[in-house]
Amino acid sequence: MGDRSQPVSPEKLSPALLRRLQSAVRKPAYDRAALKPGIAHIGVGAFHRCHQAEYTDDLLADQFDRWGLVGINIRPPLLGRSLGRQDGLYTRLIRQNDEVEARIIGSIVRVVDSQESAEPALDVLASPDIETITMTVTEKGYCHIPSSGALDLDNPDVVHDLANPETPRGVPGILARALELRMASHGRPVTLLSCDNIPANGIILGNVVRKLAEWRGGKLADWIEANVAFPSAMVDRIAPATTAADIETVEQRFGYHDGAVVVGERFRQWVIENRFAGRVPRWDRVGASFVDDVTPFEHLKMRVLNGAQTTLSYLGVLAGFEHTSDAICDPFLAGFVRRMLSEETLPTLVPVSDISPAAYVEQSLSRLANTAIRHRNHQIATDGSQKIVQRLLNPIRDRLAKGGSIRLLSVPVAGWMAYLIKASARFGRAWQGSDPFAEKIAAIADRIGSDSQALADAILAIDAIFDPQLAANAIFRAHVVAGLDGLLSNDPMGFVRQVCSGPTDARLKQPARSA
Ligand code: CS2
Repeated sequence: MGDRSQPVSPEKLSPALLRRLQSAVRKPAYDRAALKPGIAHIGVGAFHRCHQAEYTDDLLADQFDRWGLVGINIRPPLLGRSLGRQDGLYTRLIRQNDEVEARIIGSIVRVVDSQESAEPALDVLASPDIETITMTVTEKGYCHIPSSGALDLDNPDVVHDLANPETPRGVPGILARALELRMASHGRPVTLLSCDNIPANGIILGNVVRKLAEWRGGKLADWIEANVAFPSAMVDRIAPATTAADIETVEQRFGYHDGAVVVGERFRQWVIENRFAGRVPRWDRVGASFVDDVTPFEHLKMRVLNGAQTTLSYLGVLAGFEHTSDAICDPFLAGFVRRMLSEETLPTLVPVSDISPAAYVEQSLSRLANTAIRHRNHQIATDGSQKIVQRLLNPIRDRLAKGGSIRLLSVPVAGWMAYLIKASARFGRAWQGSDPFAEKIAAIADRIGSDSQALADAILAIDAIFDPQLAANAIFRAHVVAGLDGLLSNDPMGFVRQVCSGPTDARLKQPARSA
């Protein structure tokens, strides 16, 4: 007789379990065994599994073709330990407050770990079977200078890859080498599609890869010009890092173990510049849009949704809130973000397709209030130096150019600074700041202490983030100093309340208009 008190561990997700599974989980609606690889994706994190891999799963069900995904990680975590053990299968949960909807995604046919060396990644990327390469490698993966978009020649991966182009470490170096191998072997065209939240992501990706190719000399740069496309894209779905609780949810509700679960909201969007090299995965058949110009969509998304997330993350951490949804529950933070977006961000946007910027603001705020999406403020606060240009500084520049107020938009910029200042030894290491500029800002804070003016002077002088013209603007500087004063005080929320009770931009502008 077995020991009844011993908990029975649930069966692991596998192709065999998939065939037998009877629970309320949607399954891939195509013959997975017949699926051949055609797309490689670099950076198989929660976002990819919840976004491009799901669109591809939809596409395979709609029109079966050679579009299986090969998932590659060149940074931790190891894919072999999670997805690899499940033959690429995983569960995608949609969570909307109390609702949970499960679906098993089958579009990933193979996973490749390439953390130790680029070789396994290069084998896939250079293969003639691969016609599209997508990537979610985070903002800093592009090794560019945030304020200018140019390749950062001081970046350690870039320095390494310029010296060792055949054994690259960084994303631009790996892609340049993969293209070189393609040119030297079969010569087939390929599309490199960035799915990260950097501005004009196709242009930045094209620039950093071309720069390395030019450095190589020979014919590579010309071959790229003729055979490679770098379309820009706007991607959207909130999909935070998976937690142990998410894995448990699948076990409890659906009765099996899945170590690669992802959780996302219902909303999803993918707008892709219609510029491909070679065959096109027709994601536009299943909800993505192919357009001539992604810019207005990108501005809308990065300035409104991402701008709100970044704002709530810094102000939220400073106020002691764990998740976005906790921060937006606070009436003052919610009021602040709504006012910032409607009064200052919105006038920098142009309407796109069938959604007005004002409606988009409301829709974004309600997405952020979804309590089932446990998106940690510290996760969003990570790498702020790579995010604030497109989310906050670009709208600030547009506002300044037109003489509009930037009083509210400057607060989260000071929030990013305060977040990293408070992570310094001198400020008691309130938390660990994860940002390529964390050490630099901690050193500034340790040297200066709490003199907001001197802190702002030193941080605004970092020209990789703040372009010198913006950094020199007296209005911007004054708002950043006031923001630092308020957010580094003992009552950061008191400061937010005070900013919120200030005049609306309309009122500020009235005297000028009637004069
Ligand atoms: C977030 C994004 O962590 C972050 O920076 O703002 O991952 C965000 O959730 C996605 O861009 C939503 O599409």
